[in-house]
Amino acid sequence: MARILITSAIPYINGIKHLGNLIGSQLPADLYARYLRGRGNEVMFLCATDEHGTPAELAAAKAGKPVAEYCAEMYGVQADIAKRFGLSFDHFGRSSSEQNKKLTQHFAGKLDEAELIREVTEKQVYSNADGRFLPDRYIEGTCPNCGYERARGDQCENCTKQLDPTDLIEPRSAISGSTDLEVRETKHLYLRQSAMKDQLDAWIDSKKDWPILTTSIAKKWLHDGDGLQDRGITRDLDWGVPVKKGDQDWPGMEGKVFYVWFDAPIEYIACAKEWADANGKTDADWERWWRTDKGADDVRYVQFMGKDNVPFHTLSFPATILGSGEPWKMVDHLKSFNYLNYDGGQFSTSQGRGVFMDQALDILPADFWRWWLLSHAPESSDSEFTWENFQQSVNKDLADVLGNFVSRITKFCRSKFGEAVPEGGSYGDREQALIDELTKRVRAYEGHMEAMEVRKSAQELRAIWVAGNEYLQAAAPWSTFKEDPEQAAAQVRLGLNLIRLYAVLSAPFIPETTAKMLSAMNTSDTNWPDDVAAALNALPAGHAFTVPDVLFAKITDEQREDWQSRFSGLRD
Ligand code: B3M
Ligand code: ZN
Repeated sequence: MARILITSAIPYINGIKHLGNLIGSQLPADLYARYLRGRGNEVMFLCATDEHGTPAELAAAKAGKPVAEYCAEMYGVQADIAKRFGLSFDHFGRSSSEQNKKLTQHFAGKLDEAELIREVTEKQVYSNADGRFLPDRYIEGTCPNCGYERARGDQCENCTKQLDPTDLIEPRSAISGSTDLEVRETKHLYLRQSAMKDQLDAWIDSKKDWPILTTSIAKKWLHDGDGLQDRGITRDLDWGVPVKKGDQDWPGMEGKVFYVWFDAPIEYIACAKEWADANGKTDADWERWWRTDKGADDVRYVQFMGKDNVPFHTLSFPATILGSGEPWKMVDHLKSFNYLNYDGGQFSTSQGRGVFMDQALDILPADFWRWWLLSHAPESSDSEFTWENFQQSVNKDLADVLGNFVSRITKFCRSKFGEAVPEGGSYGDREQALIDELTKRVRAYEGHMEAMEVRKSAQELRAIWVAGNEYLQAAAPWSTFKEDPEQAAAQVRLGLNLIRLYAVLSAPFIPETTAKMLSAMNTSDTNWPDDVAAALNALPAGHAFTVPDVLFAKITDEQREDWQSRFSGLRD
């Protein structure tokens, strides 16, 4: 039994996530966590909401709520949806927690002690009317390049030109619209990442099994141009972790907060403490996952994220940890994803384009989505959601292959033998051939799951379901029954045992359906089929079962067209 720590990138608090966000980190992380637990390992699976920074402030302003209140509310919404999607976090925390505040300030203090922080004086736009400094994207004006009147201080949305706030013609505050702006000096803290370049380089070199995509992104940042840049870790905002060194004030930093990307990954650690605090556990209980001096040296730590998050996880966060000089557990494997597109374009939170998690659950149960998303995970390249493809895979894989198998065998048994596993006959050559094939496939499935090859795992699982259907088709107990009821009994017994086997193997992908299958088979035996032949005898003759309701209703053409038009526009 191994101990595995799993974190998923923590979703921004600003609104309900779309399906592209879900498949980019949380869902594959859940697949992996469920699989490893199913194999008897000890797993700690952590996620949280990312609550600080400009996105949270802007979303709260748009909702007309104080930002703390907005975050608390959205946390509740996201936690509920995560649960309904079957995301099996051991804890779903909040980056705005007291634990994260303390730990973030602690790391800053340690980095300062190690002389890895320097103060930099910068010029920034201050709004007199708003009484605050404005981040670049809070400043609007006319684009000097194309004349678009609502260009933002960081970029013109119309012509995509990267801008500096001082480039804008007639700049104004995006908060109040005021033009009473001036440039003022302000002091910020910079993390001296450049001083840690060699250390980071050596650490990345030690990661021999990382995918090329991951190491090449990290290496590019380390060596391109001027190499690894020092990074500003503070902001002139109200909402965030107040800048302190440990519990000491930081002279000159009053009223400032840490940059959201500084405290967000620290929440991976703080989340474990939140878990301990919420469950009456001790510090030792969470530290054995995170402190290599307190037991975490035998933990394997795997992170899941979208590709745009890779630099923060291969450089910035490791710089924080290494720079602290303390024995924190560092990531062992990092699984990153490309993007899922929506029907010929991109999913977009800001524009409300695509299908969002709450909407998805309003129209179909979680397992339909989990299956489609995981079996189409954007691993080697971007992938695309289309309603046609969704309808087709769900109907074929889930309804025709898995659902139909379960329904056929249970109904046939009920009609000929009653609602109990039939007695008599024995497994012959055909059954042995199936056992051999399944053994091969189950071992392959385990290999893909362990390697976090999400699509390959789904393909193998589907092939395992297909093998059962083909067996049933060839054995045809409904014909056998007429000449040799004993043999038909053995075939049906095998079929019923396959349902339990499928339930166990499919649990990481479609956990709700697994529960229904196990309940119909009247068993709580979720033992992994290390030995397929033995697993196909787990339910003995005489074991009672019930015929379950239809597991997957097919998606009709009318439904597909209805959803297609319903989700063709923008939300809100
Ligand atoms: N919230 C960005 C994202 O959701 C960011 C991830 C933080 S991981 C520490 O893609
Ligand atoms: Zn422009």
